[in-house]
Amino acid sequence: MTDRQAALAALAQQTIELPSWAFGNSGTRFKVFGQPGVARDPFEKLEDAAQVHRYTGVAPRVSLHIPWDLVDDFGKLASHAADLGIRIGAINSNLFQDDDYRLGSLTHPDQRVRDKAIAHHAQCVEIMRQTGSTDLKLWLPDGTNYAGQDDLRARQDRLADSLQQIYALLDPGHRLLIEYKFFEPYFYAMDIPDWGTSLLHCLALGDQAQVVLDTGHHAPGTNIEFIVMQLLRVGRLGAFDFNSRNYADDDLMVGAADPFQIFRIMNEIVAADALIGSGVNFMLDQCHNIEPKIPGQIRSVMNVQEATAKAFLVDAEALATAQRAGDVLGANRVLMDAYDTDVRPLLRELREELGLRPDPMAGYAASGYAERIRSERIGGTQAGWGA
Ligand code: LRH
Ligand code: MN
Repeated sequence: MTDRQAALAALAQQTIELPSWAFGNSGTRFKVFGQPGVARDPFEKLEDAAQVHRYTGVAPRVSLHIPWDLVDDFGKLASHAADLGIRIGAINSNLFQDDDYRLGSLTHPDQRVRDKAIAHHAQCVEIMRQTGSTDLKLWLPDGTNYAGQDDLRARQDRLADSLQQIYALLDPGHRLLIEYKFFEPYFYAMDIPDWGTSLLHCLALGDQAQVVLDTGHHAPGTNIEFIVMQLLRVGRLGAFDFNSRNYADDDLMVGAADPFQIFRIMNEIVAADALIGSGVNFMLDQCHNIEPKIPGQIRSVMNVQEATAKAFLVDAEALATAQRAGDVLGANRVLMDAYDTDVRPLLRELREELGLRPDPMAGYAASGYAERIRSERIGGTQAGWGA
């Protein structure tokens, strides 16, 4: 099998999970922009997500965020997803929109507040049972703003105890995915600021606990693919939240701000044979503040596919030979040759093999779906941050 055939075979099995919140309105503290035709409830968010899968063929799951996606009947929501040819993926908890969590949630000095935050995860696990989801995704927004505000070690001990109680809620097939972030919404110390802290808590919990790497959650200049390599090496890379950024946690389309970075990340994934069957959940975590949301998700999925295809075209043998020989420029050249390869023809071929239009953006544009939702979705409240 040639590299090209190997790439096509793997790309045909690749799956990328979409965030339900990408289909609602979003913005910054300055403004959340509305857009005509935006989804008004989780059912409409699933319908929009199904459009992305329909034209790319590789986005069969949607992750939910609780309580943003609360419904009366999650079984009904799961069968709605099935009718649309997709399914519900990770369930995201939310510890960042409740007044009680001002000084922390799972780390809060008051046991009653910690119990409330733990109970929220019990609710999320119950939803997982109703939707058939296996991933509970926990981003810990807890932190402090001023030195001395709280005892950093005591917060870690309280956190470890809270996580232990959440871990005990899981069913055998479930995973607890712990996401880190180096700053925001707190600006002195986040309680899970980096991969090392997330990993330490995962190791303390057990095999069902894994690390989530959000590409927007690192200090500028961080070599993210090194972290990917290390977490794969110890078998604790549970998932990605893909997006891109120029400055902070910008949540822009993956690959938009730095296409070379997502290539370097996927190169580590492919080199470790971790694209398919490794348990790594490749998710998007983005907000389309000003651009149309469904095309934004389609473009993002295509950006991940392009980075992955280029990673498969790395001549691994030539690279290893150059590395062994200490041929610095030669080794770098091998990688850059793959990166500089135009893989769009290969991906058009893949889509034709999958029975899809070669250009997903053109396919969606020609479908009339955007015009239909604009004319049909009149009234009601558009979904969105803080909706
Ligand atoms: C936090 C985060 C987390 C989600 C939220 C929507 O910045 O990355 O993954 O809960 O965005
Ligand atoms: Mn994230």
